[in-house]
Amino acid sequence: MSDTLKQHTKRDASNPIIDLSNQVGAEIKAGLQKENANLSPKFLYDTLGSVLFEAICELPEYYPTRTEAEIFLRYLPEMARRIGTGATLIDLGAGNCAKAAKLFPLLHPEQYVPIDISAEHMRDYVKRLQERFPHIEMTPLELDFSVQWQLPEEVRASKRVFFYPGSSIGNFDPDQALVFLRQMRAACGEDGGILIGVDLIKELGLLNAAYDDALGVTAAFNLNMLRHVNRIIGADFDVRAWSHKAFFNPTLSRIEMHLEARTDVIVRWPGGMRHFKQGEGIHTENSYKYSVEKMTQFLKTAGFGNARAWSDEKNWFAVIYAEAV
Ligand code: AVI
Repeated sequence: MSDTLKQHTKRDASNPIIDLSNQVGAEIKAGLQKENANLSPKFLYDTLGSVLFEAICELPEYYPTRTEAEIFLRYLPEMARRIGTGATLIDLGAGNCAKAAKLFPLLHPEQYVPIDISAEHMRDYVKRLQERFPHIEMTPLELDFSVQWQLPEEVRASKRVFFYPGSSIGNFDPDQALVFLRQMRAACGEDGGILIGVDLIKELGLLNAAYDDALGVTAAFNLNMLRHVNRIIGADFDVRAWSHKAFFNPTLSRIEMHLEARTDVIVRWPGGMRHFKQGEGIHTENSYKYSVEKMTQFLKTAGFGNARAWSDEKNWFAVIYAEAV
């Protein structure tokens, strides 16, 4: 079984094997058959895709990662005063846990709960982190939080603070983002909160360059999705027949990523096929950009208030802490 399929095959006590791979395959095929074909951005992240995303974060054009890091570096003492010590810090999409680890020396959480869809690598990082911070209880969880989720009992109920950096909230459509924020609000009790990174609306040239870099790393990241999809459904996408397109859509305040057929292309998979005309596209990702006011309003609608935002000097990115109200 491929790594991809393994990731989507989960066991639980009541239902010995839930083979999610069929569901995932059906979702991909349905997306490819739509008149305006689309694929979920979650398929960007196979092993190579995750490495490419890490490379994107190092690119000069991709300002969000380093700008957010600057904000944390500068304002962490103030954030820690606002949040208070002894939290149950729940890190959504923790990956290598590096961003959260930088908070520990000032935030002093009681418990750290890193969550990722694939906990295999994360567990190694947590092991090393536990050696550096032996007094923090660490509870890694494997969970797909893009669907309905619930926290298990091992997660302390007191002062749950959700940590959601990187502007990953931007990869949800606004109505899905609201559902997700409401889920966090429901899970964080009355004394919790959310510490969230948000990419802000800015000059068009900067936005477009961040998603279409000179080295072509983002192009490779986008195109690699086709290889991933080939492995999942047994399709025969030829990456060379497609090109990466990314642009800011000001009406919807989002970067859109598409894959565009360079020539007429026929893609086949067991039981199906699709003809793409030259120039026809597959929509692969949206990355919504917000204003601080809009995100604060959003958080309020989801049940988080008393928001405090920290931003960089150019106002490119913001980190917001809001309390459960
Ligand atoms: C993970 N996420 C916040 C990134 C973004 O900026 O929307 C994914 C990404 N897509 C292309 N470059 C980076």
